Amino acid sequence: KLADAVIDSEQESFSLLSPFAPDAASVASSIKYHSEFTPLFSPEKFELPKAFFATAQSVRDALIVNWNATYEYYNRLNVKQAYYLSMEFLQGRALSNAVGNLGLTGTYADAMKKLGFDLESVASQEPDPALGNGGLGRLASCFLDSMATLNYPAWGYGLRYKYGLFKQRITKDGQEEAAEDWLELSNPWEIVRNDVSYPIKFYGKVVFGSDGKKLWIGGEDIVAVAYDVPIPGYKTKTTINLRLWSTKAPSGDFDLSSYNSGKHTEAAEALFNAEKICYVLYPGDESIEGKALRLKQQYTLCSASLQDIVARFETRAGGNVNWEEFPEKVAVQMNDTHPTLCIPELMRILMDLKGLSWEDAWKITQRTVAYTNHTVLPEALEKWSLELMEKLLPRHVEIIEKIDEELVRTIVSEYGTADPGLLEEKLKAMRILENVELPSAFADVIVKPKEKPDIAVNTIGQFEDVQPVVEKEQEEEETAGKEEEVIPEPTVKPPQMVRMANLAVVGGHAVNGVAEIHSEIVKKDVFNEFVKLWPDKFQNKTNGVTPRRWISFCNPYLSDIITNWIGTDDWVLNTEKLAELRKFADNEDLQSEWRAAKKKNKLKVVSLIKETTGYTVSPDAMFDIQIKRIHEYKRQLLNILGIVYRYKKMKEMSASEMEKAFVPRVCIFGGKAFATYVQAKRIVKFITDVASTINHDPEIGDLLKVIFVPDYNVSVAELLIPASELSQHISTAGMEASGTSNMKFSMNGCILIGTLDGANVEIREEVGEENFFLFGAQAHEIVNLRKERAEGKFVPDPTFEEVKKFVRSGVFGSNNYDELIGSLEGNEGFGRADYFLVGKDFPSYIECQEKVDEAYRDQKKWTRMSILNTAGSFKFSSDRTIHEYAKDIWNIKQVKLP
Ligand code: NBG
Repeated sequence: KLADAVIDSEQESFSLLSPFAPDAASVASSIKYHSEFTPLFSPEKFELPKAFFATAQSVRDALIVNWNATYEYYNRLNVKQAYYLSMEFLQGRALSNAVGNLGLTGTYADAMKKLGFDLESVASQEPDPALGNGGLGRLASCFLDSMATLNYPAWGYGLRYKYGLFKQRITKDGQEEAAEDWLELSNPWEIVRNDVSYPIKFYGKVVFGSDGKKLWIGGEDIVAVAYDVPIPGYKTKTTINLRLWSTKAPSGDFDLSSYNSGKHTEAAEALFNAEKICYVLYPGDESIEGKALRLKQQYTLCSASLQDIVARFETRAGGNVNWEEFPEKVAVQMNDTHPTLCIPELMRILMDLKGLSWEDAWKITQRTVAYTNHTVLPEALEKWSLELMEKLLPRHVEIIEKIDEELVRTIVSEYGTADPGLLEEKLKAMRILENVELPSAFADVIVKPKEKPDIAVNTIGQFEDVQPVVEKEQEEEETAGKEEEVIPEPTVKPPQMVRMANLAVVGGHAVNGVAEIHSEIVKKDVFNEFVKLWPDKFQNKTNGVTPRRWISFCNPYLSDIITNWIGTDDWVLNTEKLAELRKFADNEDLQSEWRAAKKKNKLKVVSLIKETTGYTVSPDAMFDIQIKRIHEYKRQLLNILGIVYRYKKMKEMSASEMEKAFVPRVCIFGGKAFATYVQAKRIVKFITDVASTINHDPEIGDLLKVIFVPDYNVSVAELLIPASELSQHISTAGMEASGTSNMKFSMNGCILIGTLDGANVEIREEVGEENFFLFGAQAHEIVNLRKERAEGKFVPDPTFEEVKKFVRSGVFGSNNYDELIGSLEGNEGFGRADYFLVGKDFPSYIECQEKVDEAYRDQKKWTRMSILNTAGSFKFSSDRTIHEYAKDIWNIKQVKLP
């Protein structure tokens, strides 16, 4: 019954369960204690890195008490718990966040002073763990913060990658990648649970056991070990868990006799094979080995997490296990398709290990699992080769085949066999298995596998078919000197694939998109046929971001102002209160404080830019920022071509004309290109080339600077976002599922320029049309525009022609950017004929940028727009999003520790 009691967090007074009294002197002595007795460095010196680790260890002490108490309480009440499974968690640094959530920032700052340091420098020693790519991983981390803050019984499950997303270096050749060894000096936050480990199997075969049940035997065995990371809530004792799995070989797999006979590498082969699974996030998957490794990663996450969840369910049930109650105690959320193997894995556990029937296992699985879709790009909807999966996970393929067969049965009974064409169409859209004969029971109801394969794609955050030039060169090499040979026509057999998104939709009880427009596209396009079958499954859950990390902690200047004007700091928990700022939007005192805070944040970025790029920029210029993964659909190319256009116009003017015509700007880019995504890397190179020409042009001076901040990550975002005045969210409409940095920018009083895409649509609604710079084609127009483009009916705007010509003239170096500019024209061999409609949107973008300049000239008006952005951004707190998931999908209740 206690589990049902929702305790209002506001009514509870906050008291920290902590092994030490939280005053500066005891904090300082705790830090000293750790530097001596849990040492990671030699005793003589007490320098910054050592100070960081000792400080983190002292914070961890406080967290451990709350963390254990939370776990114990949930156990005792046997509450329903949600589990968020994600291949990515982009946590960012933990120290400032943890002391902030504990309400101890001031205390820790004083303690640091006593020890001769300042908290900010100590905190900046922490490596930024990048166990994620971008928005999807950062969203998972924001969600954890909200779950803990709102006292929801929920955990995260992920993988403990030894190397995070690569370190990016910018050289004269563009982006270079280096391994990101974030664990080099150890991770002070994690605790290895040596008693929590599970066997994971790959390969082998399926046999019938003596009891007539299916048994998966043989193959390769490894072990997944739990590493736990505490996730403290804000102003609450609730501290939830992020459990990350690391892989190792079963003990005894080190071959001592081989080692002693000198075969050192062979002796350790099994160890390496097991450990390499968790080496890197998104290992390159061009090779078959790379593909197998990724599939192993996904299966490890699903299998270890589900074994753990099932074991916890059994323990909590005492001797009294009733499997039907499983979905009343467990909700599993699959963050995108990467954890879809949860479905067959839970089926396998329930049937093969717990003895349930197919029907019972299926009901339980469906009621437990739900799926969030994060992209509509067909290239990124995962498919796995059936052949590979059959080898690696033979039992799971049997289960998937049966799920597919049941689905075929449903489709046939829904649409009948009278119209074979219609039925074929439905089966093609919905089946989980692609290019696979119908199950024998349906052999005579038509349909042959289709003859032509789709583009073989199976990647995250990149297109595999975007490397036309490289492919062309390779082809040329391969065919060189072979002109005489007669090469027989290959018989193309369409590849048999497992469509993970379809499996996720069929196996889950809820499917959601991440912004209103995206959820509509999911329903109308991506999963339209499924919507007709099961309309109630489909939902929207507009993303959100945590206001703790993304305003309160990263922007203390602005936070203090907000608190003073609203009269309380409650807005950090109840962001609706931000709306109260609206009534002061024209107040001159607030406006001048507001501008002063922005200026202080800009000054920090001036130093960051100097340090990382060597360029000096003026803090009085407008800071115009685009930070996100480099991707053609996000259209960094549109931004940089807009800058090129501006530069060209400046070059045609006298100094005084220029100053009159343009507002001084610092245009800042940041973001990583996937290592094998050639076109994205060309974009990085082009931006840095343009930067080096413009930044060294003495005629331009402070009127225009272009900066590419290297190695963009969460910590860099925490500096840039508070300093931003304009930010760019300019994807081709319909392609960005949501975007989440748009929310962070708006909260920090930045004005957005953007298309009607993803969460931009809702942000604009909330902050008001007049406080958002809108341009470009709309989502519903895109299909036709592309068609027109392909038919050669598109007449490019003269400004666009002008800017391309300018680039080709060599102003930015001898490289004339054939591949890049060619891709905007659809020249043979250069890609997809401006698939992202840069040329189409260019004139309206330029026009909109002129309006931006005009608005910025009137600083009162601009500041008002800025205040109204912060005031109108309250909907985009991840607290709101998590309440919605809890209520509409997970059916879990808030449980506050007594
Ligand atoms: C990304 C989308 C973003 C969205 C985040 C979080 C993937 C596959 N998708 O638009 O591109 O904000 O997910 O939902 O990373």
